Parts: sequence; structure tokens; C-alpha cells
Amino acid sequence: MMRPFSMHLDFKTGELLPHDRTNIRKLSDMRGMFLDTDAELRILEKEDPIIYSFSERVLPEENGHLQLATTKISPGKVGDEYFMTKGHYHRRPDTSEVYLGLEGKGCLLIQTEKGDLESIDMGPGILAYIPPYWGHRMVNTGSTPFIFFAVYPGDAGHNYGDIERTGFAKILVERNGKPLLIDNPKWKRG
Ligand code: PAN
Ligand code: ZN
Repeated sequence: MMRPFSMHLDFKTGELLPHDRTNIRKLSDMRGMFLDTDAELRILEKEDPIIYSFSERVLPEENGHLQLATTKISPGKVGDEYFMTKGHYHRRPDTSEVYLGLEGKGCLLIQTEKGDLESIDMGPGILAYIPPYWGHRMVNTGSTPFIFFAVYPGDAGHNYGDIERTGFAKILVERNGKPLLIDNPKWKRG
């Protein structure tokens, strides 16, 4: 039987100590996920920026356990679309998740496979509940890193393939210096 434990979560930096691994997602890992592929190429000709990183405490991938992670999304845009996570459904789709905003300004996009989409403005202290079956992607709509903490069932797993194929029904772009949610012309119904 696992022994109880505690960890330290730095609310300013999102650092989770101790953690077992940090995953880094650069723009080259997300080819084709942003709308403006010409802007994507122009950036990649010069550099390959880190779009986000997330640190995880590896816990058993079993029903009854929970997984813990913090994510930090860099500020920035590809064309006029804000940096974001890849987004996913859970491999076990009947599992939920909690996202807690820690630092910066963000927006959570949550959608069903049919493209029923909701957005939730995120910031420090805002807690979002993602019910079973809803795909989720976080977007940094601010000019500083956006940091959030996530808790989800141990055996939820990640299904990235469906989002890679369909995208999200809406995307977040900057218009007149402010975030605007618009229909994604590349969206394919799941
Ligand atoms: C989060 C995400 C994390 C990175 O912990 O895994 O923010 O985003 P992507 O997984 O979409 O690359 C979570 O939702 N876990 O289930
Ligand atoms: Zn998730």
C-alpha cells in the first residue's frame, strides 16, 4: 500500500517539488495545430520557441489514484493566435479533471466531440471543473507566463490523436489588443 506524502507547490512559479519529469512542447512539436501555417514556418525559420512545459509527479496509472501536474504556457502568438497546449480528450473518456489557475491570464477551451464548445476565463484562484467526455485545451491570453495546476484520475490517460485530426471548434486570436474567440475554419466534426 502506498504511504501518504506531501509536496510543495510554488503558487508563483508552478514548481511542483519533488516531480518526476518535465515535458517540453516546442513549436516544432505542434506543427499544423495553429491556424496560420505560414506564420508558423516564419517563426521556425528563425527559432523553435518553447510553447509550454508541464511537470508531473508520476503516480500509478490506476483507478483510485490521482495524477498531479503543473503547466506553464509561454506568452506569445503564432500569427494572431495565442500560444496554447495541444489539448486532448482522456483515453478513458469518462474521467474528469480540475484545473486551478495560479499565475497569469488564460482561457480554457472545453468541447465535446460534436463541437459543443465552452470557454472559461482563467487566472489566479480560478478553478475549472472539466466533466467526463470534454476535451480540453488551455490558452495563454496574457503577456506573462500562464501557470496552472491540474488533478485528474490515475487511469485517465491522454488521447491526443483526435484533437490533432479535428482541432478545436473555436480558436483564440488577438484583435485590437484583446482576445477574441472565433470559429476555427479548419475544424472537422469528430
Ligand atoms: C494537463 C495537460 C497539460 C499539457 O496536465 O496534460 O496541461 O497539455 P497537453 O496534455 O494537452 O499537452 C491535463 O489535462 N492532463 O490530463
Ligand atoms: Zn486532461
